[in-house]
Amino acid sequence: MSEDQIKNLETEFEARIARDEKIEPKDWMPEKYRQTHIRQMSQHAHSEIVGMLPEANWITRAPTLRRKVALLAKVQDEAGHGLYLYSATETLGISREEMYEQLHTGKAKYSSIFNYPTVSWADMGTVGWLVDGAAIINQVPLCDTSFGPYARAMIRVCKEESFHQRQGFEIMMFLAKGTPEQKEMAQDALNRWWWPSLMMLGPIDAESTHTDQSMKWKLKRKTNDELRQKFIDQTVPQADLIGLTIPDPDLKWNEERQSYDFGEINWDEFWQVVKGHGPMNKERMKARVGAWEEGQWVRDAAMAHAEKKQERKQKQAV
Ligand code: FAQ
Repeated sequence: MSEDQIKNLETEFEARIARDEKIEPKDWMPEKYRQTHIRQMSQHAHSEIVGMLPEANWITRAPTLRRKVALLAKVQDEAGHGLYLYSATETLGISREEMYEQLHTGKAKYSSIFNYPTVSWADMGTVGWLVDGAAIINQVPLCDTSFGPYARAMIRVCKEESFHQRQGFEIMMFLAKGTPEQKEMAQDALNRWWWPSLMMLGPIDAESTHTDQSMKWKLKRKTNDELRQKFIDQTVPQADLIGLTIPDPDLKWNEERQSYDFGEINWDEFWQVVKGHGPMNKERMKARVGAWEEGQWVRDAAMAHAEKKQERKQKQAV
């Protein structure tokens, strides 16, 4: 293809983005658009799958049958989200095996938030309330992202995340109005999960490598800082409502901005966790790599069965 032809394709592509048209897998797209989508979407898929682990830890210890059923359903939903997202990413020409490889070798990231331990039942409340809450804030704008398969996957994901957020908030509400010990457990969970939840939305805009380009391509519809502010403004009144205290002495309503001012985030901690030095990084990877290796016989059996079926079909045809 000549340089002029490529320029024309690029101009047409930019015009389609400007018109808010969806880009579909078979459409021409710049290689960088394809690569940055593979990066973000596969990392999103990995986050959903790794994100099952902190909650799976509590399925056998849920305090009532109702809580157990809800938690089980939620964890299954996360598996489904991972699968939609892996499938959507495959439409960009990368195989599932390659994506797993990237996760297992540390080449691809997954969300920092899942490298923290879930040490009490109240953590199931905070994961739903804060982690899914932040995920919704981040993902609702993604329903409007420019790549068709990603945008469509996000619509269903967001509906399910909304149930997740409510089940988490309900756990917190219940604990916060329970015995002093229960309330203390809820407050302790909020104290541990608040700051990592703010970090989960990514580095500040000034230090975000991808935001500028991703906003131009309408992959991202809001910047990391915009999402973080929205999350804080939405969540603080919810904490007030159930009588819990956000662990930030600098948190203050700003009348002029009609938003909360908040304290300094420990970005050093964030980057340590992203680089693999968080409290649970090694354990999470061990679990994922172990599941992949232990599942080899299932994949082999499925392949052998498919081959046998194919052979039988061919024999019948002759
Ligand atoms: N953790 O330039 P930016 C969920 C990396 S799903 C680790 O700002 P970008 C559901 C980033 O990759 C949660 N790494 O990056 C659930 C980049 O490194 P790279 C996941 C992070 O992509 C709930 C570098 O830092 N959600 O929770 C993080 O423009 C409960 C520079 O950053 C999604 O993935 C982080 N937190 O913005 C499941 C949503 N933040 O790749 C189970 C889709 C940044 O160059 C239980 N993703 N980095 O090596 C996004 O919206 C974006 O990718 C951001 C980051 C906003 C996460």
